[in-house]
Amino acid sequence: MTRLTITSLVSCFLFSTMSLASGSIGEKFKQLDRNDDGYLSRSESARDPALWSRFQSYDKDKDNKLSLAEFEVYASK
Ligand SMILES: [Ca+2]
Ligand SMILES: [Ca+2]
Repeated sequence: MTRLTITSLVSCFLFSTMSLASGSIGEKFKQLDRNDDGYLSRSESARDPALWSRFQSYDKDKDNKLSLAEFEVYASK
């Protein structure tokens, strides 16, 4: 429960920081992150075919999910 709260707070912080830098990327990430865990799974990325097709090249740490930082590389292009 505590861990979940911290995760939520960190996510909120990241999203609010992102929205200051670039609202559209943070908004897009949130829309794709259907289960709100702060990462885009392969199936979540399928909603964006261009992202899905290059999912592995953007997944720099190879954990099979995209963090906001990894998504930012895609979204800022
Ligand atoms: Ca997710
Ligand atoms: Ca990753």
